[in-house]
Amino acid sequence: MSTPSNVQIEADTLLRRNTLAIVMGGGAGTRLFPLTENRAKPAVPLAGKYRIVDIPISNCINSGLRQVYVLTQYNSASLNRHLARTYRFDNFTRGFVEVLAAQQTPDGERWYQGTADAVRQNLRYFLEGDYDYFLILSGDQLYRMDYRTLMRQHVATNADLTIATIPVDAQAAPGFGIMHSDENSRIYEFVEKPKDPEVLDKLRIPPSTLKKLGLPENEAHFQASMGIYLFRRDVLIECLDNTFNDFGKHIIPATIKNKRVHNFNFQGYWEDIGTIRNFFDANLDLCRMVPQFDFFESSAPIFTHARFLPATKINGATIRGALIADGSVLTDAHIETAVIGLRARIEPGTTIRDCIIMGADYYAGAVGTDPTRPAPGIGRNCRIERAIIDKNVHIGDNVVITPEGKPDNMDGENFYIRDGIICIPKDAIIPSGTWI
Ligand code: ADQ
Ligand code: ADP
Repeated sequence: MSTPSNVQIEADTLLRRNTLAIVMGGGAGTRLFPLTENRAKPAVPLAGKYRIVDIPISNCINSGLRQVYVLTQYNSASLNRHLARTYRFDNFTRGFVEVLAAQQTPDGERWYQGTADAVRQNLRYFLEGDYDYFLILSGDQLYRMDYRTLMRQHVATNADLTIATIPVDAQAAPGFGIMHSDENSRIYEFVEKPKDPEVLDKLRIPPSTLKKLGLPENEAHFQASMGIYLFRRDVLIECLDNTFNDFGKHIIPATIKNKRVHNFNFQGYWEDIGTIRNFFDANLDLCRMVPQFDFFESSAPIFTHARFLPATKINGATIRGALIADGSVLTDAHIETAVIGLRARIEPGTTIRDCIIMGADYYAGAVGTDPTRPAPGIGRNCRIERAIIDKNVHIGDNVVITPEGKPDNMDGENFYIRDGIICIPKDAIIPSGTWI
């Protein structure tokens, strides 16, 4: 085993003691609507038993970083409850995980105008601590990163700001901040979401670098920002001393001109799960034989609220490719590629295909007999396909839910379709015999 170098030890200590993590919990955007209709984006349930915010916070904890603020537009009860129940550190460490919601700032009841504005509005709280570094993280990404590696490079290159990057293809590139950097990883060009094909073409990673990254030299690849920024304290203060609202659009392009801004090349699975389509695909990917994200990796676990729920009970079922969270009861159901959340109830004869079923926050007791007000869970002989069923939804018997034959985006009485995926909002009641 190699012994850690001085830079390594210094960087790890800086991250543990002198760094504050700031998780960007979502703007006014509605990309995950209707999942965010009644809750803040970080509280959206993920992979059956987690919430989206567990990903960046677990990455922090696994990297030794235990001082975390989560910035959201509004305070949702489920987010506060989840964080308070999950992330409790002992009295002998300085660890905390706290929410800062937009309307709580004394400067006025103003929503954050963008990522930089959100950080600026809370800067006074961040500067109260004697932090030397600020690690700004996106709140809606599925990946596992040891931020110590990022800090080590930041210290070794003596950078003012380090941006984590990942190679993307030509189709994905217009959705990201794309950059060029030199052989010392210093960024000298940055274009936020380049739409113009000519501009984009000039930003291709040169073949020699592609070779180093192990990518085919004749293909177009681009170095994309992951929206993960490690700032030195004084540099963050200086960068926010203006009225720019956004890191990607304004701050980064301006900062590369007069500061040492480096890129940190991340290698591994990384997915933006901030849209219904990406969120859906990333969840269903977990049902594959070998998923791209590994929740079973015990050396860097993903933490969540530890609940005391009984093991799931399966009274007969055919199941192919599914995650089934604790406390569920499945009776003679047919399930193909589905993420089934906590306390789900699925009755006989029901088929679920390509779905996220988020489960329930509570048990309803005995199954009711009123067909207009079914109990929480999914009744008998239903067919549900390509759908996200949010928490505490009551679905009766003989209900069909499928996007087949419908437009890719529409709003219905009790449902929404986004990117061809049907979403049934939290607490909805779908009476027996309904066809959606
Ligand atoms: P986008 O993802 O489009 O691009 P943005 O909308 O700024 O950028 O969101 C970044 C993160 O901040 C997301 O997690 C979002 O939920 C959150 N967020 C946005 N506005 C917020 C606000 N007002 N308050 C709190 N949180 C907010 C960015 C960069 C690109 C980069 C991609 C990578 O601008 O350069 O390529 O991230 O995904
Ligand atoms: P989880 O992390 O398990 O998803 P939540 O924070 O969303 O938990 O809330 C779960 C808890 O909320 C339950 O244990 C229950 O006590 C309570 N709860 C939420 N909604 C209801 C409800 N409609 N009826 C009864 N209890 C509820």
